[in-house]
Parts: sequence; structure tokens; C-alpha cells
Amino acid sequence: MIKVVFSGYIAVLREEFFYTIALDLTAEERQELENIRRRKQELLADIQRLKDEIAEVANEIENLGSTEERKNMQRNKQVGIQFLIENGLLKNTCEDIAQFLYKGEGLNKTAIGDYLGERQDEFNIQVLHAFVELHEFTDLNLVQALRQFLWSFRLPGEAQKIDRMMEAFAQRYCQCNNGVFQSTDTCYVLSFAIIMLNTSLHNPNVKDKPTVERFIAMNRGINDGGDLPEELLRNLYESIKNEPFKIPEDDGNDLTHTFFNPDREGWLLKLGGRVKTWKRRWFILTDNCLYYFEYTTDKEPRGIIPLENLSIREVEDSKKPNCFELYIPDNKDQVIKACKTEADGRVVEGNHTVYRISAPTPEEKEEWIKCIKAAISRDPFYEMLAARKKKVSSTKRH
Ligand code: 4IP
Repeated sequence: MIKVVFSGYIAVLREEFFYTIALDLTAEERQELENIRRRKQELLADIQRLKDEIAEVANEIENLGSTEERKNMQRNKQVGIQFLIENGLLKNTCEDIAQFLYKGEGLNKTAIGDYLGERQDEFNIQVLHAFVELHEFTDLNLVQALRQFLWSFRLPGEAQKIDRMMEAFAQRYCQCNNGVFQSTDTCYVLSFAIIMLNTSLHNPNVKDKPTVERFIAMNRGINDGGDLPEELLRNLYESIKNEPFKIPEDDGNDLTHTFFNPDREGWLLKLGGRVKTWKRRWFILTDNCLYYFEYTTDKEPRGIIPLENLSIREVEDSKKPNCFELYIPDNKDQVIKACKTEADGRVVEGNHTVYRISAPTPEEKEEWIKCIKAAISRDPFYEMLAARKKKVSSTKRH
């Protein structure tokens, strides 16, 4: 009978009741009573813990307000630097500010990136350099150094800021690892080749995953015209393949999306300019140009189409499926600026008012259109990168 009463959860909490009857209990029952008391204490402690947690969460919800407010709050921590300085909590020297940002405790990494990318005055530049110098890259390979660097803040979206920060990174890397690269430009260009490789390998939207051989081929001649050691490139490739970059505070705009590499290659059919014959050609899209070759192994292209000022559209063709066209907007008869190789080897201007192209499958047509559009859209960052690529690879395909 006592057992029945004791077994109920409510009864556990009625201590006084147990107390009054405890005197009449057997040793065994007393032991059981003891156990129940202990459980009661545990339950009460649990209840209190839950209450505290609920109160804490409720408090947080109340303070947070909307997501927008929360973002603003985080951003305001950037303005907080001024506040800390004014109140004597932070010294107004570039070293101290850099140290504060580098430690980054509780700071929003987007705000750190924006602050560091800013070029308001000489002082900001010094902060950026002091910040980069706090990173130790000695004996790290380029991927390891990039992992460390890209984790310490969020790369800003603006081209000029990206350029400034990556330039500072490349300088620091070369300073810590003398002799690995011929110039900081090589380090800069390879850093982006790696960031783009990360996108190609880990962004599920990129179907055509580059092999290590392709990565090596894409980086031919970038060491001031010479090649980097193949083993170095293989190691960098493997490292990225095995582990993607970890980017702070993902708001859906991480590196795998930001640096979508539009470069692409594959077989397509192309319609002739004056004489309308379809030819199967190997196309390579790179550096804002479309190159086509007769064979994949050819050194010289049969034709080069600079994409500047061109647009792309889908078209129906009565003879070939999956067609698209490159054309000059608002124009009917003007010939597209391009060059081609004649049968006798002479390089002449092309004769196309449009380039009509047919892809093997609807999916490939979509991919080509997407990549060509990305290459055409004038992204100032790609222009800067293309300019550096030209600088470091004077022997690359002409
Ligand atoms: C050729 O036809 C090829 O289609 C060429 O393509 C093309 O040059 C020529 O265009 C066209 O006449 P035939 O080989 O049947 O003579 P490719 O150079 O890929 O071989 P494009 O400018 O498309 O390269 P026109 O414009 O030269 O006629």
C-alpha cells in the first residue's frame, strides 16, 4: 500500500507526508523512502535548470528583435572601435586595432572584413598590413595559409576590397616563404585559382569537376612565364579536394558561390560565317574569350571570339538541337570582332554577324549559356584578375 503511494510522481514531492509515517517503516521501506527523497531533489534541480533556461531564452528573444536589428547590432560592433578608443579601452594605433581585430573575440567577421578592406586613409592601410602581419605563414603551403587567412574575417564582396586584401595576403605569404613564387602576382593569381578550384570541386551547381591534370594545365606558365613544380600543384589540389575552405558566418554567400569560375571547355558545333557549314570544334572559355580548336591537343586555336560587348541568347535551329547565339545587341549587319585561321594558315578577321552554336545536350547548352553570361557580365574583379594573369603568364597560349 505504501509502495503504491510512493510510486506516484506527485507523491515524490510530498515530503512531509513521508516524514510523518517514516517512524512506522521497516528498514527496507526507509531505504526506499531515502531513494525517493534523493530523486525528488534531482527532479527539483532539473525543474529549476529548465526554468532558468526558459528565462534565458525568453530574455534573448526579447533583446534580439528582428534579424535585421540583430545584423545591425553586429555591424555596430565595427563602429565600436571608435567607442573603445574614445573611452580609453583601446589605443589608437594601427598595431592595437589590428590586434583587436585579429583576436576578434565576439566580433562579427563581416564587419572585420569591411573595416580592413576600407581605404579611407593611410591609417586604414596600415591597420590592414598590421593585421596581415599577425598571421604566421612560414612553412605553410598556400592552401594552409589561405585557410588561416580566410577564417580570420569575411572577404568583402566589393572588387577593390578583395583586391586590396588578397594583395596584402600575397605579400605576406611571399615574405614568410621566400623563393616559393617568382612574384607576389604569381601568389595572388594562384590564390584565386585555388579559391575557384574550391568552388568547382565543392559547389554542387558545378557539374564539370576539374581533375588534377586540368588544374595543373590551367596554371601553366603562371610563375612569371615558367611553370610551378607539379608536385606543389598536386598537393594544393589534394588539400582542397579533401577539405573545402571553412568560411566564417555563412549567410549563403560564401566563397563557393562568390567566386563562381566561368571557365569551361567542351565539344560544340559551330555554324560558319559566310559559308553555312557546321563544324565540330573544341571550345575553351577563359579570360572573357571563347577559343575554338580543331583538336583538343592543338596548340593554336582556329578562332578567337572576345566576348566583350556581346550578348547571348537561345535560338531554335531547324537543323541542329540545343542552339544558342552570340550577337551584338541592337545591331543587324555589323561583323563581330573576332579572328580566325584560314586553311593556308593566315590569321584573318572573322565574318560573323552572329555565332550560332549547338550543344550536344540541353543541359550542356544551359551550362554554356550560364558560363558565357557570367564571363560577359563585366565583373571588375575578374578584369583585375585577368590583367594579373596576363602579367604573370607571358608564355601562355597566344
Ligand atoms: C568554313 O566552311 C568553316 O565553317 C569555317 O569554320 C568558317 O570559319 C568559315 O566561315 C566557313 O566558310 P568550310 O570549311 O566548309 O569552307 P572553322 O574555321 O571552324 O573551320 P569561322 O569564321 O566560323 O571559323 P567563313 O565566314 O570564312 O565562310
